[in-house]
Amino acid sequence: MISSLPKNFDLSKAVEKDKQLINEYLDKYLELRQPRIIWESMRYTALSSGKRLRAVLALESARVCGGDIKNVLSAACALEMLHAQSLIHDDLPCMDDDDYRRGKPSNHKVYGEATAVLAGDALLAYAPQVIINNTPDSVSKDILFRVLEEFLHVAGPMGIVGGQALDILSENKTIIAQEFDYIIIHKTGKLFKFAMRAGALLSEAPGEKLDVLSNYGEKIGYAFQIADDILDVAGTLQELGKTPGKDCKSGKNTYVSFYGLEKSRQDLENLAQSARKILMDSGLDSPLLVGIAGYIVEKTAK
Ligand code: GRG
Repeated sequence: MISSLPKNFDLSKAVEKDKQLINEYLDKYLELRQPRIIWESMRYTALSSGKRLRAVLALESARVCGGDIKNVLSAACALEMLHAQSLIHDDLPCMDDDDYRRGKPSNHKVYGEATAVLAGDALLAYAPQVIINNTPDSVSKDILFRVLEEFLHVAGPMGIVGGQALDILSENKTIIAQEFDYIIIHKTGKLFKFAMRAGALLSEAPGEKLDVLSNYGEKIGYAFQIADDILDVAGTLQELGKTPGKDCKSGKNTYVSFYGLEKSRQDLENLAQSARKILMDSGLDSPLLVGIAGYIVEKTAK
């Protein structure tokens, strides 16, 4: 037994509280402006019913570092904007071509492809502006600069773009384990790692704590993609909010197609265990972080 949750801890209640706060700030940052259609399209995906997991992780990372979550809210929302952008572009016919996202028609199905591309571009360019213009002045410019640099790294060719590019190029091809690892780490893992790092950096956490939280973020980010791949074969449209079985059909390399369902479930469990162990070994007490590691495994249980 690695680490367990306190008896009276309610994970969904704790997450829901943070999620409401994030939604309130996303709504504020994305207030309707001109050209109205672009802002409507940005809002359509960024404010639709996602879990806001990456943003919640950023807030909790700040809390465990003794920081003020006010310092992290703009970076947490910017991360959700980046995530929303990646979902809009991922659903386009030239990428994963999915008609559904978050239980609703995909962005391009409602606004058309041109507006969906532009709304994604707009979210991507606007997100760092949100960090620059809304992070409190009490945060030093050095830290702000570092957070921005890391955000742009995660959003660019050394991050999610690189992962997605290799993912698409390797459709219907045999790739080696290192290439497959690269895809998972870059297209999914780095956003989770950044969430943890942003919370810690904006709370002026010492290097040791930053490393521990980065490490936790890496593990659960990787685990999250395994869980997503398991759900692609085991979930329904209602559960997933998007079309199930698509990745398999389109010849994508998924954890399940690469390693099989049994090993996928085992590796997922092992990663969640090691994420919890990282927290316990370093004495970081966060029922929410322990709970999220467990939640990622449980959501695939049937
Ligand atoms: C960032 C410039 C730039 C381009 C994006 C399209 C693309 C390049 C990347 C796609 C990356 C992608 C969609 C990875 C899958 C990650 C994943 C498992 C998403 C689902 O996340 P959840 O379950 O979704 O947290 P919700 O809806 O809850 O937010």
